[in-house]
Amino acid sequence: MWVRCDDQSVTGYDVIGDIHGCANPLESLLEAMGYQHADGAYRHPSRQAVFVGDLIDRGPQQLRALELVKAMVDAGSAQIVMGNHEFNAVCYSIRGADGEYLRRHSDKNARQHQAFLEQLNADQQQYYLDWFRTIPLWLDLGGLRVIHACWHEPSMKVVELEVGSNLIGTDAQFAAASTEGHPLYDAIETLVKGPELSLTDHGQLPYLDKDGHQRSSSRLRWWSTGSTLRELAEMTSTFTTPDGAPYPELPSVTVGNDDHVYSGDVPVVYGHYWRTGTPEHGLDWTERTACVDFSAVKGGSLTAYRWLGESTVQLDNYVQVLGKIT
Ligand SMILES: [Mn+2]
Repeated sequence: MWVRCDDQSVTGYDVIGDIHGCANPLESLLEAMGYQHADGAYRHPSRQAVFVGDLIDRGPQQLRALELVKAMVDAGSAQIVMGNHEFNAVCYSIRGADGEYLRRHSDKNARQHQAFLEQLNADQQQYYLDWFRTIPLWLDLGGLRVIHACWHEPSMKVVELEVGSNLIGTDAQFAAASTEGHPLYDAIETLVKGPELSLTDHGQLPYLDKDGHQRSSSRLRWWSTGSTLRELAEMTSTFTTPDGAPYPELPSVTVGNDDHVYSGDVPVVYGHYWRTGTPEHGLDWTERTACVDFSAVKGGSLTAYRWLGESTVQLDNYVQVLGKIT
């Protein structure tokens, strides 16, 4: 009576955004979409969930979020792609040839990973780190595509060429993907962390981000249908110039044919980008792209996109649950 991955009776996919240890909102969202807990996992009579990754870090219910999602994947009632937080967690646990961890144990990195390290004991950490190594980077489900940050076919081709699949699994592969200059490094940066756009190369000032770090590149709105610096650079009102003045509006100069901008005709659902409020056309969704990360762990809504077979994204197919985290 319940669907499995290979089941012909699946009527569609419910793509669920970044959870970051928010298990209560996840249960609320699954129940709102008609999933029921049976035989140890949430299941739906005719639909399958797809998680965009970033299950861990930050939130108060790390272990329960992992238990819920892995049980669904094991039961065949869900699929999942890897987020940058799962990728980073594995790299945080592996020592490279130089004896240092692939992801350095700096104060900043330790702080970002603290909730996972505190809420899971050593055996639990190992169990889920082993599982993360089995999670693919992207899913092409025919009429729907799912990735954590950015669907970018040249980067996917690099991964397939380097590792022979869509999966980074071994120590050596994680090491290569953590080595600047290795082809896998840029590919993974783009696919799970998102592409960037240089401001200084386009004659603009660097900026200070919310943590006071000076940056010369912004995130690139690869989902945008625009072509100018103003349209493609993801800037927020909290950014300032290096002198502390409000950062000026970017000019409407054409950036050129950036190959990161998505031009496929199959809808892509992704997470990662800390959207707020409700989905806004152009910024959060377009005809072919739908972001499902609405900052659940920062007081926003855990969000899903319910795909019914459509070839253009429909605002009505978004579901949001403002869940109480604790
Ligand atoms: Mn992310």
